[in-house]
Amino acid sequence: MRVLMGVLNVTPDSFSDGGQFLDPGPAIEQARELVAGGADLLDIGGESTRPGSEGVTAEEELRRVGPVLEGLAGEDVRISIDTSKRAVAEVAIDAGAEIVNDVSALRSDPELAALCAERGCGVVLMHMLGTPRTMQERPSYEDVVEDVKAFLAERIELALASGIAEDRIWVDPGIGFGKAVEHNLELLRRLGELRALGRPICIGTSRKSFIGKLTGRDVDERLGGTIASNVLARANGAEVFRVHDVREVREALEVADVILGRRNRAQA
Ligand code: HH2
Repeated sequence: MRVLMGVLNVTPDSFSDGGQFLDPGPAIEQARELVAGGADLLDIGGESTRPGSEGVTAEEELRRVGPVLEGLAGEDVRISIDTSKRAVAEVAIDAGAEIVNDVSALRSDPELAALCAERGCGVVLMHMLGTPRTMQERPSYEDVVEDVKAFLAERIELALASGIAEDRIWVDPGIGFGKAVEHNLELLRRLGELRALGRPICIGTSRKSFIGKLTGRDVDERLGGTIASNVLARANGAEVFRVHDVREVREALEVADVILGRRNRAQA
């Protein structure tokens, strides 16, 4: 499986595309662009989780994403909703979203797991140490890969116990969420170890700050690092790629998959 998840942040303050798609018109246009670039799924979010961010109310999140979800209702595109709140997820599912991408891995809102189970939607369970406001204050681990793996195993159990079907669960190590540069690199290097969890691995490196720290590049100049990290994540077993630059990353993965022997040229 290879799924390209195009990022669409309907926020004033996301670290990369903040403020660009706050109005429904430009947001819907961007959604169409991501689909034209080969996105299999659009990940729509109304709350920034960048380091230091405070969070917004469900009402505010809905005010942002509601019109975009409505605007995309008639379009042939699969949608995941990037939220930790039941109230937001419910409206998104009613509007056709199939997946809830929860950076808190069902920890923030005790009612979200039951909603996902009832409505039969997929979930992305992501690892985060701390909260967005505090997560980059000296993150520390015994062994980052083992710690993330144990956390994700525990969250899979919780999801299953809540009635979410196993084949609807994806896991994500949460690159940049309570991790120093070396933690992110270690997770990418040893990503294959998360395959033991038995669920598809989703990875989100797109334009993130560890790339900036390695290359000295600003957020809108991190495509090279984004491609390198996604290609290596692919080689190490990732199946879902959450990216802003869908066309470029998709093409890189197509070439990588042929080289890795996972596809032949005709399939690519
Ligand atoms: N990263 C971000 C947000 N949601 N979801 C998953 N599953 N994995 C990720 O790595 C991930 C995520 C942060 O990136 P972005 O949405 O671009 O920025 P912001 O949080 O500032 O809106």
